[in-house]
Amino acid sequence: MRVLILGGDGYLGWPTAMAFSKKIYDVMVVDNYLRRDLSRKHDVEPLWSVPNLLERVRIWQELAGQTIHARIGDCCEYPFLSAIFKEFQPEVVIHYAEQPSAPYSMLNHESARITLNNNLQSTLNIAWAIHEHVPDCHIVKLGTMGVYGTPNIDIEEGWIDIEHKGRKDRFLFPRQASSLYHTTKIQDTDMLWFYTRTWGLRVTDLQQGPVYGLETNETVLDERLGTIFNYDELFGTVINRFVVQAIAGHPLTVYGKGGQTRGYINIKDTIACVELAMLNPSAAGELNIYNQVTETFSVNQLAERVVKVGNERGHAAQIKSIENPRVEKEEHYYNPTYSGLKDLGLEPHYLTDEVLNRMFEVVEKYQHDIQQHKIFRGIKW
Ligand code: USQ
Repeated sequence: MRVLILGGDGYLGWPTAMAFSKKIYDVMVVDNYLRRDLSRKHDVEPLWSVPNLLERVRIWQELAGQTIHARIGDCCEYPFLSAIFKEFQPEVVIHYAEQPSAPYSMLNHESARITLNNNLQSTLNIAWAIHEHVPDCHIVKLGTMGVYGTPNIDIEEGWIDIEHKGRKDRFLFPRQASSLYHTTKIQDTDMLWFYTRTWGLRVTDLQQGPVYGLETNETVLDERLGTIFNYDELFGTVINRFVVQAIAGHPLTVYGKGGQTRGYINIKDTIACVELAMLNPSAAGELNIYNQVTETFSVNQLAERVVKVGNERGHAAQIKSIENPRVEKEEHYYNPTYSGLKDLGLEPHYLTDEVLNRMFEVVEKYQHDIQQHKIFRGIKW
């Protein structure tokens, strides 16, 4: 299968590319280094540096004997993206090519503009390139659980049946995001749903929770194949951040009351879910939505888990609740459905002490490279 991975240099994109290449899919990665550029610009580079994408592809070729095609460029530029679809004729496109940070999207007008333009323009261009060159190509788009917000009712997998004044219909589940980034994910779902109805596109939207972890079966083959690992407030996700904080002797930054509950997923399961989505394509004119999480935790529960493992490993880890820089509910009902991907065959890797211990082990090797000033700067909503 010819698989086009947009955003193939990112935290999830590169590990996905290697995993799929190993399975003998014909993989092409595309990236414009947006995340690297923003990290540099805002002084929040990852914990370890990784070779550029073309170099990564060469290292992979040497070690695994597999070719991953790579193109450097911007998915927002239609002539560039359109030519790639025309040349490569993908059967599936994995769309990771979005600005992924909620805090970044709330930093200032410039960051809001970049987030909105990048996320919507790239999605629009994908829809058009498929319509023009490969109408049968399946889009697997990475969405986010944050699109649903924290409603006081159970969260369904994307759709809800509504009975109103004696008549029934099926609609996208109500969405109410709590950052501009999350809002762009609602908007791109809506855009793809429109083109799905209008042009008969095949789309799968994966509403993913915060991802944690730093290793996959392929990143461990060689240090130079590691993924980009951010621990800062802009691009780091909460579990990854807490592990780094525990090692750095920085009190764990629990925002507000810490009752914020989310669905979480191990990076290994992200790759498995994307592959399952790819192997079970939506029909023409169909938008399938899966909630891509494997278990739920409150921030307090996560902090306690990390502190326990950190203390056992000799780190003086402790929790310090700080005023919440975000506008979000700190105590709320949260009951999402997430059975679809398990029904397709997902075997989850849960957040066990063993998994946390392994994360500590890896980060401890880079302990002296952790920069305290990157951990918290208080980007306010
Ligand atoms: N949090 C803290 N302390 C921290 C960092 C975060 O208490 O130091 C809290 C946040 O307030 C939030 C929760 O932990 O309630 C998760 O925060 P996060 O920074 O890990 O996740 P978020 O900003 O929501 O975004 C991340 C990814 C994004 C993805 C999203 C999935 O960056 O790309 O879409 O997780 S979800 O949250 O389900 O929408």
